[in-house]
Amino acid sequence: MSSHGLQWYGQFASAQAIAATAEYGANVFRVAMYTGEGGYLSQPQSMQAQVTAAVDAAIENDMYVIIDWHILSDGNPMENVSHAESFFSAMAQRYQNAPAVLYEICNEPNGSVTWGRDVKPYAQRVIQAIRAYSPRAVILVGSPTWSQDIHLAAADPLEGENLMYTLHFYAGTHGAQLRTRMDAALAQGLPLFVSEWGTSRADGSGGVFLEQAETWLDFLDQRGISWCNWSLCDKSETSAALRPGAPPKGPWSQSDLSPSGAFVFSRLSAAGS
Ligand code: IDC
Repeated sequence: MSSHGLQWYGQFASAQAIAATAEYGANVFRVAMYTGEGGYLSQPQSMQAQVTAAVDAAIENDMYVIIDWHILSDGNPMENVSHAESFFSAMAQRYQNAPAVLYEICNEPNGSVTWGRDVKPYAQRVIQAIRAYSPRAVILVGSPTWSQDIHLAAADPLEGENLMYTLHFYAGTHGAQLRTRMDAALAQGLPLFVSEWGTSRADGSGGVFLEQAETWLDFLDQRGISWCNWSLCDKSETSAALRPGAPPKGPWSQSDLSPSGAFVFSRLSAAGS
């Protein structure tokens, strides 16, 4: 499961909320720390404290946990590369002995950004910062067009071990074409991780597109590809797993779950049993 933006819905990334998510069968929690939109770049200390609290809670619950540098309105990761280096360096130092921690270094590059000029050199710098403390941790790398251009990464991959590439999809917007692209990248040997997907359209609303979501999850299961669903919060939008007013700490009853949450949590329970 993925959190929503910690600066807005941090109450749904508390130790209790994470434990409740684990109870539903989730074995990975993604901590989405926006950089812009009032996130880390405006309040680095409090955001970092929220991140480490959530990471510690996920580890406590025997989950994997993804530390997500959630670029979005700031579409070119190079814009804030030095902030990313110091943030990830601190995280890798703190979690150097914690194999459960994965580092997602750029949520969704977008706008006039290229793989070769922007994302790849950014990744090289941030990977180096992480590797200084954590030589083997799994690092997840995004790609242009909101982490859909994995073909560009497949054609010109990074050097190094334990690197994976993220692919993001929204069931109401993306379908067979993107799955074909995934199969092509897998055939080229590119390791993939779906660190964010939603049952909605790409704007977070519309639908809910559960049939399309089922096709997607079956496709991922057949290929052994991990995923995190966007998002654990009670915002009034299709992609939110909880209905408005659901208790932030859980546990959640069936009536607290949105149609999206009911679908996603039933898939988690099925996978965990
Ligand atoms: C959306 C949230 C929405 C918020 C918006 C802007 O669901 O509440 O107002 O961001 O911050 C992504 C992004 C993710 C988006 C999501 C849905 O990673 O931050 O969340 N989405 O639009 N990529 C594709 C879709």
